Amino acid sequence: MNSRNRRCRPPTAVIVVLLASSLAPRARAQLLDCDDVDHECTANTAVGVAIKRAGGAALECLRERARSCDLDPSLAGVGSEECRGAIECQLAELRDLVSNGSTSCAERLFRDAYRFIARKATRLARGERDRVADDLARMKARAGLRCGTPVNPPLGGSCRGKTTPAEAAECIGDAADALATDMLPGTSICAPPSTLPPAPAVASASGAPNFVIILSDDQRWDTVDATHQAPGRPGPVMPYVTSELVNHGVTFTNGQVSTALCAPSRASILRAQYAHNTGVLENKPPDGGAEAFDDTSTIATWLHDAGYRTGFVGKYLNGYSRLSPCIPPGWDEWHAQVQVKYYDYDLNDNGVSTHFGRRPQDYSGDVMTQRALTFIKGYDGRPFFLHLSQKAPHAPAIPAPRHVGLFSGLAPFRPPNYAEADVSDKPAWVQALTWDSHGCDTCPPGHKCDACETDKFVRLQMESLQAVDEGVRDVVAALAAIGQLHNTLIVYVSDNGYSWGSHRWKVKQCPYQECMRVPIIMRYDSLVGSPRTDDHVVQNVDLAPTLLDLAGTSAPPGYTVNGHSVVPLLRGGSVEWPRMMLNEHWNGKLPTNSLVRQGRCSTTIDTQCKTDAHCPSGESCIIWKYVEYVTTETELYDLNTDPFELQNVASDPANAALEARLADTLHRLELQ
Ligand SMILES: [Ca+2]
Ligand SMILES: [Ca+2]
Repeated sequence: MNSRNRRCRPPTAVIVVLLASSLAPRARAQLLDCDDVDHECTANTAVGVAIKRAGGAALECLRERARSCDLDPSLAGVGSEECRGAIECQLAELRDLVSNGSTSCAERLFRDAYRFIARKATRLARGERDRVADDLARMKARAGLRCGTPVNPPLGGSCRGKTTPAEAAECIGDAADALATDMLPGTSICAPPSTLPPAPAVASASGAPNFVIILSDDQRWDTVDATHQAPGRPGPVMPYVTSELVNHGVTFTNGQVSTALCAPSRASILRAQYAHNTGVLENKPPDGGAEAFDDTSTIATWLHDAGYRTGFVGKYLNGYSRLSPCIPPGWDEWHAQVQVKYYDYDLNDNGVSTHFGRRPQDYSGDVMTQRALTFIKGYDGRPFFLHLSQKAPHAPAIPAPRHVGLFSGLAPFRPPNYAEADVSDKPAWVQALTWDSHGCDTCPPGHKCDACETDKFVRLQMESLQAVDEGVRDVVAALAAIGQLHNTLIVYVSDNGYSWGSHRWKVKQCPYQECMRVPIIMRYDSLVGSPRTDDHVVQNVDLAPTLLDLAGTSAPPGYTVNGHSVVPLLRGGSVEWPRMMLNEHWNGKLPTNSLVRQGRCSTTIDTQCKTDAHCPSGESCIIWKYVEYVTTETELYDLNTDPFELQNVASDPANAALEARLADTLHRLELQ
């Protein structure tokens, strides 16, 4: 793992490994994206009370062995939707740890754990952080009292294998402490930000291009054009991205990420590396999040050293709240959200924290756009790099007030792989998924049905994108106002896609197209003469190399760069381009896996291809996707004939040689 030689140091608290990566079948609806909990609650008495009430309600559900558990009434006192979701997620993790058991042992472990979390919220609110350790010790001493040996039912998730009452209480206690740490903001012990040395004046005189990367969060590739447009609202979902970027630049129709999860994807953008090289594999420590990120060498430091004025606005890596007010190296202007929420968050402006509340003008999408515009207006003749990172359309996808209801008439989206009926070809984690297909017209009152909740979420995603879209309009206008529009590469991209019920899976991280594909659109008037689409596979790791290429600089000697500059693609014409791509995933709710996507000729499987023209005459180019899981399961799809990945053909003996070669390619990519 990389060194932690950052300028500011994170707190030294030991972070407990907490990944309830239970592979056991789950029957619970996938209503929330619980891999993304990130300090979404403010530590106050109301939150403490809500945790206690919701824990009590969840305990009743355990006793009644309820399949679905409505905690909404218990959480009504918490204003933040993100915080309500975080509490629900953390209680669900606790339930998994006690295997949803209804024995007195499981109930006692669960009760003592949620009560500890509630108490911790109150302690932090009162400034009594130093008393948390005693609370935890007391909890651990008592929680196992109703248990025998072996603990019944056996514990799940990260506590699996803990069989004595003492071991169980110790493990559940540490897990509860870590859940609270994830949910509640930490206290940074970082030193105040230091002042960067001024950028050397090497690039200033050269007329080097400016760069603006606009990054959205959890946005699928197909949500810019009219695919998901509401009736009576003609044109694309994102009219300004379309008119200002698509209609002037290159739309990469095969945009993909190397890891379909927030923090790993963002780290890969900043360091031009696959996650196995950035070391940011997940959203949480120890193998993920901001604390695991080596920020000493990134596109920001490289461009700063090349004479660029650099600015960051919005959502940094998950867990940044534990590092704030630190400013990572390389950024001249720093405007990062401490809690990444739509309302009720702190914004770190160059080390000074300001709270934004719940007024319409506090809506974070608009505030971030304003910070970006201020940065652009501060143009001082030096080339600049602006990274504007918006929260939308991430759950809970709260739209700006002026956009509420714009997509209320949107029809439910039902692609061919929606709630895939026959999953006998799929790995065990998909076979274990359930999907409640009741739409909002048929979902019984008081229930939350997967289909209905997802349909509502899709509409909210489209609505929350509207403020991002208006921000793109304003950024382009600001670039024009300072006379730099022609000399600026603008990149629009998302960090991962979203499944919306394809293959019965709601969220992200999956090795299927819905999770991996993102919009990648580039406008650079100096190089791109007329708008066009390009179907080469372009990835998040390609962005930084593109900027370096245009800036005429490079990563330091010896640095591993995994991506490729897309400048040749922007220029157009005949281009040699890598015909394979890597995607990786670690832990969470689905098993660790990696995949390669590659074109091969129909019979000459040694020959890579992107189109039939690359194959000997008469052969056709077939795009294959091959997936390997830590479980030893594999998947193989012919994306030409099966673009919706409905039939895994890995078990077909006719594909054995092909599969072996794809496995070989995959293993080579994993070493790069
Ligand atoms: Ca994301
Ligand atoms: Ca199938």
